[in-house]
Amino acid sequence: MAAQPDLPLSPPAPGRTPLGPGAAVLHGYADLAALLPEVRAIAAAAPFRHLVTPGGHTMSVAMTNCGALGWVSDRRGYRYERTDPQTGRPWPPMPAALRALAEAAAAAVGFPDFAPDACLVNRYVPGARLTMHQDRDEGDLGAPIVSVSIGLPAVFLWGGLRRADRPRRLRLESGDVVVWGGPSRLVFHGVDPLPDGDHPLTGACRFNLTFRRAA
Ligand code: MD3
Ligand code: FE
Repeated sequence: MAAQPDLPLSPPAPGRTPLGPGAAVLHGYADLAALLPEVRAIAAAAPFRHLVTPGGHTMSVAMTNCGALGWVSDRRGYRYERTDPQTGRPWPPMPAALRALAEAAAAAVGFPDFAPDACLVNRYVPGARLTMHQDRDEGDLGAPIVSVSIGLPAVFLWGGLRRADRPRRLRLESGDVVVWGGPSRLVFHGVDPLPDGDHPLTGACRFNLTFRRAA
């Protein structure tokens, strides 16, 4: 088969850890050297910012988006918007290479029709965390979410369909791509406070990209 230079997959074929029906980690699937400049370009057009929750808390994770739709939160609630409320402009387009990576990962786990229209980009510095939540603001809950981790490792909390279900802990490493679909799509999940560290590509920082079908 011919090489596909536009698809930022790192050889050799990655290992995978099945997580449950419709969910798996593809270890070392993403070519980080190719992804990081894309993240920097997105952030140059739509700066990272700390969103406020409807309850009035400022999130410790900084966020931005690319794609036709972007996830936002403020005192009025959570929702997807076509324009960045901070700049008044449309979100920067989803780079083709990022979209191709997300679609290939989804197909590898059994979702060949995934067509993401939103990518939420999270930035963690040491101490930043994400409390347990469900992602259910998307219009198509039948589509999976594909996540790509870059930089410092984090402990991902992977719960059940009820908030009170005790979560499993899963270390997400730089280059890991995780697909969450089917019955795993609505599980409660979170991220422990990021430990200190110094990553060769990102310094004291972790980025996570989540590709979604929001419309
Ligand atoms: C499981 N982000 O942005 S990615 C989020 O590492 C979010 O930044 C985390 O949770 C992060 O909403 C986790 C992995 C992830 C993303 C979405 C999921 C796991 C998921 C949706 C359903 C089930
Ligand atoms: Fe989430």
